[in-house]
Amino acid sequence: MPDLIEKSSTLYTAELGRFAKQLTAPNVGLYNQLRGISVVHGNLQDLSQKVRNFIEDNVDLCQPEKIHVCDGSDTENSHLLKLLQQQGTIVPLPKYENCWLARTNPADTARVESKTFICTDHRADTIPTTKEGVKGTLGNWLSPRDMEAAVKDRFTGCMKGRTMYVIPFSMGPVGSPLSKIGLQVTDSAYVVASMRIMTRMGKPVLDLLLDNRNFVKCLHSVGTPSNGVIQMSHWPCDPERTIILHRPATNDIISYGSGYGGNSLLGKKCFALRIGSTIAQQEGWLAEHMLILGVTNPAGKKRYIAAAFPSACGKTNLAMMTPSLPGYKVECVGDDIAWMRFDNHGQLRAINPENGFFGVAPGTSNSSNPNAMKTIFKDTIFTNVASTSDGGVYWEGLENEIDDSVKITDWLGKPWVKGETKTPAAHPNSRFCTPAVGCPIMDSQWEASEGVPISAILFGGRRPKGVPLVYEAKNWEHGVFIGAAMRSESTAAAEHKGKVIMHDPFAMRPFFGYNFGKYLEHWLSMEDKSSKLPKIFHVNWFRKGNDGKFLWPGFGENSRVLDWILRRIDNEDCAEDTPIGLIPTESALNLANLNEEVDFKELFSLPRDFWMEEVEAIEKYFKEQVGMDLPQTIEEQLKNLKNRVNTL
Ligand code: GTP
Ligand code: SPV
Ligand code: MN
Repeated sequence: MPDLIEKSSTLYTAELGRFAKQLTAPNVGLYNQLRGISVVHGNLQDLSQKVRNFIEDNVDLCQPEKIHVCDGSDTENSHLLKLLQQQGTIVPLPKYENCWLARTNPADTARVESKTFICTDHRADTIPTTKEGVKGTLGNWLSPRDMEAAVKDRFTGCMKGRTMYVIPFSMGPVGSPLSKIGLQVTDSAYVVASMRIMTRMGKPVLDLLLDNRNFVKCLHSVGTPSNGVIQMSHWPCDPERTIILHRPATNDIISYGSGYGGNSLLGKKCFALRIGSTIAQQEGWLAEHMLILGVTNPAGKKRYIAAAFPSACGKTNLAMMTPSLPGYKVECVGDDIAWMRFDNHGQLRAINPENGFFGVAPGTSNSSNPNAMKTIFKDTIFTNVASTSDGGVYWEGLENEIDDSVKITDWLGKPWVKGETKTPAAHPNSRFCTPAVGCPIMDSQWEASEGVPISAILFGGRRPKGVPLVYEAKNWEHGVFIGAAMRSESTAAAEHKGKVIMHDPFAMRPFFGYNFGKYLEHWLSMEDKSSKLPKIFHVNWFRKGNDGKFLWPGFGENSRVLDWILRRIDNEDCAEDTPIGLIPTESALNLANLNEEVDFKELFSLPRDFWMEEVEAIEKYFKEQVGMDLPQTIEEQLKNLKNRVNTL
């Protein structure tokens, strides 16, 4: 009987809803309801039928108490920040302008790769067929039936008593032909405030949607543990049941249980990379985990470079670099994601689909990244950094930039004393979320709707041993092989424990939206699209000497490597062939006026044992992880490398 009443009242309110939609006057009171649930912010008439259907479906599933359609305005943002303060999710940082500190539940501090799935009809569409008995590491597959069950189990009624926020957002400049639209519903006001920084969000995007176009559908809830007990009310989450799902066939993203970073800001890794890469494959372009920078040499010639390094391996730092070489200028287009396609003239062009930086805080300082320091003390949300008694923030790397009289509270809220406390003050994956417009070196073309022309692509990673500072691919196929063979030391950006060298092809291992073998074929196919392909390089700022110290000073000094790369783009004769690729001749790398001694020979040495082992590791990896899906061309590249390394 109660069931009947509920049904009839739903029917009644659905009727009212339909009636409300016919009204042309601004929506008010009773009429601004959806499925009997009041819309406390925004107007139903502003929504296209597809948007409405999407909201209705999720209201039915999640059963929120209220609906808030975001307009992206300052007023809305202030209201949400106030609410977040009341909930204890954020505290103000009075030392700066409109800056906030959030502390998460310590069980929710990074992306969870093991709980991230792509859902396709056939496993082989998502991941390569691995060798018998070998666990695949190139993504996780879930069947449509299991996905449906996982969603039903977690999302039914998951927003009871909460507000469902509806976030219309654009990845890329609003209205650019290279941009894509998404709609995220979430029960986290922190996510709304962060999405407002990281994407173009609000009214202008709703207006675009009025033509009833399609969008990437994003559903997010921080969840509630199955026993109903929320451990920390200021940061609800459900770590045990966290799951991040993607359905490329319908452009759906469904994320449950985490409020942090790439798990919850669905425009970033879920949309721009995983769903993005599947759209890119169909449409003939590239969605990559890459920074984009503009670099002008002393002669005034400007080029753009894209670079793929794994998470926490230096993209933000390179993208905002202050060159130490006189006469050089670096400008920033993006620090994490590049969407790239060849134009009608065969020129590769890139846009940064994001609108802000979600950057690693530890290690950021005036000596390592002064441009980031000029960016992040306005309109910024910090998460899991330490705080100071003068209303500021602190993390590892700021030791020399803090007054000794200031008291520090660590990311867990405990007193922390410099030089005494053994645990880190800030979580190693603590981050700043800050608008790109605040960065003093944003490139004048960073929002150009046609994108910027790319002259070179860099791959790189943390390689403490054996891998030289820089080397150049012999050609496109060799370059694609280098991307496929990338390895890097694991970092705190995901849940991996310890510093192990992991294979991380194209810095995309956690972000492939489809079978990596097919992804390689897609990259190889770019050769047919252009006669002026960008040159490909591999860089490694992280090689260490026998004393365990970095051999290369890095950061601004990396401009010396960019200088060599630019000269190679200009076809200057300044390289020497080696079995692994082209390296600078000893006089070609500008090492003038370096503050510290650099051992060129050691930086570029190619130990035979190391490279024999490296080739073996790549061979084993390809055989076990990619198997039959490995393109013949890549297999040949490996064979050639093996033969060449044998001559070392
Ligand atoms: P995601 O946002 O996770 O994708 O990371 P990212 O690739 O943007 O990494 P980021 O630039 O934030 O750097 C992460 C860490 O690497 C920081 O602790 C930096 O201090 C350190 N780092 C960056 N560049 C260099 C460098 O040239 N040399 C050395 N030694 N460390 C560097
Ligand atoms: C990364 O891990 O590569 C990031 C941070 O950029 S997150 O948004 O959490 O994915
Ligand atoms: Mn990243």
